[in-house]
Amino acid sequence: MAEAALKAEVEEAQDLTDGFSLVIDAMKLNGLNTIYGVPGIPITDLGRHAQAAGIRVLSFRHEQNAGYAAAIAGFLTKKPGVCLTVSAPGFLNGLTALAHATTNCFPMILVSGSSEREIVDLQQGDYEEMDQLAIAKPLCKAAYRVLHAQDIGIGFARAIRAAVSGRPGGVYLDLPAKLFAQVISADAGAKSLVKVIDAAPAQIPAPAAVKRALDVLKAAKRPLIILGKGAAYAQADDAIRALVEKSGVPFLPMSMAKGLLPDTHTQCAGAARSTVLKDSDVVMLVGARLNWLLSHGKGKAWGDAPKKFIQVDIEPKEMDSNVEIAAPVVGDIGSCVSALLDAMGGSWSKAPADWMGAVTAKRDENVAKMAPRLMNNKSPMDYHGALGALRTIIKERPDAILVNEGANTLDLARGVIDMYKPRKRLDVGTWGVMGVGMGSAIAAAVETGNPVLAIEGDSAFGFSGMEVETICRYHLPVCVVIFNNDGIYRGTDQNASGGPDPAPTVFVKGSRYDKMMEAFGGTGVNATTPDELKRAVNAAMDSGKPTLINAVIDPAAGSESGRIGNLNPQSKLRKK
Ligand SMILES: Cc1ncc(C[n+]2csc(CCOP(=O)(O)OP(=O)(O)O)c2C)c(N)n1
Ligand SMILES: [Mg+2]
Repeated sequence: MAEAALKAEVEEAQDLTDGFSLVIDAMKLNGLNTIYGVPGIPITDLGRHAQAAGIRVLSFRHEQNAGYAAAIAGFLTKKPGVCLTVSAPGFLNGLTALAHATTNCFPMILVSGSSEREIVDLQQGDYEEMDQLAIAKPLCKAAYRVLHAQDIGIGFARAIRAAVSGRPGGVYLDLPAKLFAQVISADAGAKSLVKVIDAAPAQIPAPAAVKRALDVLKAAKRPLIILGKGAAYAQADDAIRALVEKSGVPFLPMSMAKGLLPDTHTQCAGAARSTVLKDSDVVMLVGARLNWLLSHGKGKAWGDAPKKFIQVDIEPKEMDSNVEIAAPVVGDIGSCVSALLDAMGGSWSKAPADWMGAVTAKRDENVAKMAPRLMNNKSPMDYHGALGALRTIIKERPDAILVNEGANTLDLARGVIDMYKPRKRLDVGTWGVMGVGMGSAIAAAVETGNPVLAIEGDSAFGFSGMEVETICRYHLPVCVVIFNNDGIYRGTDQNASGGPDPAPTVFVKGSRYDKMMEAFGGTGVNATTPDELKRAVNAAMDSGKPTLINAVIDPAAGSESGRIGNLNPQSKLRKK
């Protein structure tokens, strides 16, 4: 009798499905095959079941790092990266990354478990009580909550579409604890799933807008193309290269657009940035916004020469955000660039040769000025000596992915290290946020399988440093190099009060970050010269073994806030 009852139960279960399974089925149906997260109530079993069902589940030590991983996975793949967290505190830890993804236009879905709605809404003090949906809303592109198992399919479809269509961004999906255990018939469950067709439909620019843009470009004497990370995201690499080459216009890559065309390309104006910003008369922005990173398109950096802007962007609201846009071209970057190329036809005359010549001359002059500094062999190292060694490594390994954060460590590496292929440079993005390092490195290794070199300021690394255990646990081919200058910007500040506390920007002197990696079975190296550094990085890249190199940098070598010290408020009353 007991056996018969059990058999009936098993048979019944075969005809049923639950919230856990439907979440997993909805993800798999839509090609979401990786979860970055931290387990706990109510999503522990979701992670287990997802792993059992063939989804790769990467468990982190802190949700913020899992979130940054999901965000950069979105940038690399054009599919939303998925971050999974527990309620209230776990959700909040992931929320910073969701806001970061939205600001940077990376598609990402933050999936968080949440507590009992009835108790949360009456504020009766539930376990991890928080109205997560309301809190997420202003910080992301869209936010949804699913209350019934039969709506899980639609919930995921809405989240995916919102994340990747138009200008991509972060989406919050709230899944209350009760949902996971809800049971419905397997048949109804299967029917409720939604495969999102054409999640990011092409947005074709109007022919008149394309013509207007080309008329402006044709009349230019000193044109410039600025490539932003939107252009890198578009994966329209061949068309973008063709546009640049056909036009003969010098191009300036924004940080994460470096490598879209090689930094060594004859038309690259990266090393002549201030000249091209000042002297250009027509500027074509491709997936780049005129935000603070481009001094809002006005002021000293842009000089006195009158300018006309052409802007290619998927978001119409981006036009005229800071200055007048003479020729807006609204559509997805791939469609816009193809339309521009088509309309240029077969007899487009290249930009004036004297302008390209002037840009090249300035670039060569700046590169030559920098060259000897990159070859210095000082110990302790300065930034240029250490970066000179790493620059050669990326040249020899152009498929490696470079992750970079810090202040001096970021700004100088961006300038010194040439990139050769698209989407190989991942950094702090629009906010200049510290803490993206290990999450980005992990996602880059997981999503691409390529070796990763993370160049980290010692402060920057500290924000996500515990994830070196994650790197070791999953045996990821990540080599972390810490530019250890004993602090934030510099390690030399003094406490002005004369008291025993160190200055706020200073860390423990002579720290050995390499020992952190050894604690988890990875390789740790202490490097005091560029040669040692180069040898250790090459060994790590060859072996693919998790490695952390403590690169000893002169504590006096950096400058306040790297290259953006001008943004520090200065009181007339106090002098530094
Ligand atoms: C989340 C966050 N907190 C604080 C900051 C402010 N900040 C900017 S750069 C930086 C660290 C710079 O030091 P380090 O990473 O050691 O680079 P260095 O200049 O010393 O090479 C900090 C804390 C930030 N950008 N983001
Ligand atoms: Mg530092």
